[in-house]
Amino acid sequence: MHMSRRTNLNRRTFLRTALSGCAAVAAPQFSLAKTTDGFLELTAAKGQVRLYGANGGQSDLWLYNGRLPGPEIRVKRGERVRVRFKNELDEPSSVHWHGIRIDNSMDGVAGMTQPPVQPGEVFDYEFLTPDAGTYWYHAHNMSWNQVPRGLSGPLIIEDDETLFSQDTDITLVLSDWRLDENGILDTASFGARHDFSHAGRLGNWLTINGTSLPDIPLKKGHWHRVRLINTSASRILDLAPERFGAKLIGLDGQTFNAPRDMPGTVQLAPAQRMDLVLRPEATGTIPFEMMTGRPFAFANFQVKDAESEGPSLRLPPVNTLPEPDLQDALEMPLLMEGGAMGGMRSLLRDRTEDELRQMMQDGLFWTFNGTSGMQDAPMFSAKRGETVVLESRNDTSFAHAMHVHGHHFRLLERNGEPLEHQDWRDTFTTDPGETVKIAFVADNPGKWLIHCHMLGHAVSGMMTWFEVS
Ligand SMILES: [Cu+2]
Repeated sequence: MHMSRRTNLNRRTFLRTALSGCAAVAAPQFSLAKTTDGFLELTAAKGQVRLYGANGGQSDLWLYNGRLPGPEIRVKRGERVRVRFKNELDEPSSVHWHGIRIDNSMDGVAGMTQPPVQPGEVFDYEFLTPDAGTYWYHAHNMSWNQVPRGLSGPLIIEDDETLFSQDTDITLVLSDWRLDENGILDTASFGARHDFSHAGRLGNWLTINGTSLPDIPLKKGHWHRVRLINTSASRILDLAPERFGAKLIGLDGQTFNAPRDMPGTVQLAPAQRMDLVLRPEATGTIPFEMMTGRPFAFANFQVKDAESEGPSLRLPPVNTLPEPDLQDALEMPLLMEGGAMGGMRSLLRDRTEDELRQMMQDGLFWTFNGTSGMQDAPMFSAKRGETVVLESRNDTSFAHAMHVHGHHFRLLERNGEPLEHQDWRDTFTTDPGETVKIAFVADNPGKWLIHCHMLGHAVSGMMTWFEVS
């Protein structure tokens, strides 16, 4: 367990959370204004939010449409998403639609799939959504700076049939913040090298849908679908769904054939999503806890009486994704090295001490397969339709959350052991010393990133790309 290294939220912090809480959760379901030509308007601009409850100071954030989190964008599967993004920030930005098997030109990676959207400029995103499920969108230019200032929001792709009503389909955006002693966002420490070379920027405060310790209303005897999205820059949240009677029905947007009991803790790493179902049998308060060795409530489900029994549970149909052909695959290693706590030493195998010093001066602390940061050549090229098997090995002292753009992959093995559930994911975690094997069909043409979603790690070396032609 690497709990202590990545968890500096302490009991006192949470007690303070508990004292300041009790606000009802605001679902991020605001309607977005539409342009006359049918685009949803999404504007990034500076704004202020009281992260530390009603008595805290105003934090200077960067927000979509003035909201924290950004407004929930909700469309039916197969529908065309049309978003007119306007940048009213002082620096370039772009929007990435995380987990969508999207047309490459709409992937939102500034400097690779599109030019950065300059201050005052507009960019039209228009794409189809092949898979139903829980996704999110976030800034993808200097993400380490823009995302933990507030630039993210939920993207929900609805099933063809509506299986849950509006009040039993609940989106919860979980975000970790670093607040200073006045309870406002610590902006001075953005870009701190110590964070980049260690576990990434970790906070000391959690919000759900922008509120600390909110109440989440549930209806007794009704099935609820709860969609969790971790938008944190670096924090892995250890959750225990079984403690509040929930079963797992999907990960990273891809739902299962059957609900799954999840004894113990389940990791929700940065960028990952988790879909749960639960039916409370009695009225009252059910704490929603994070496990940090011991449980800490960071929200409370408030179960109210309902006039009638709810309908029986019906699960959404699973998405159809191309099945990897492991017999005929392009096999790629992905060796992760570098970082503090002893990890830099291995980098001296391929470089001199002077070269290593230069690398660190350039703010690069991590490597993939010996190289640090974006290279001119892709890490690999795949022919369209070819299966790629990626075997990653974490030779660093920190956990990482690896995201593959444009594709979902099957999580095959951990430390050489085939997994019981080889789930479809778009982001996988790997602990120090672990090897993790994934496979996907490279069926989406274009240039795609593979990077750590601990955003400080990504900018300090843990970012590469591959090409599908
Ligand atoms: Cu990382």
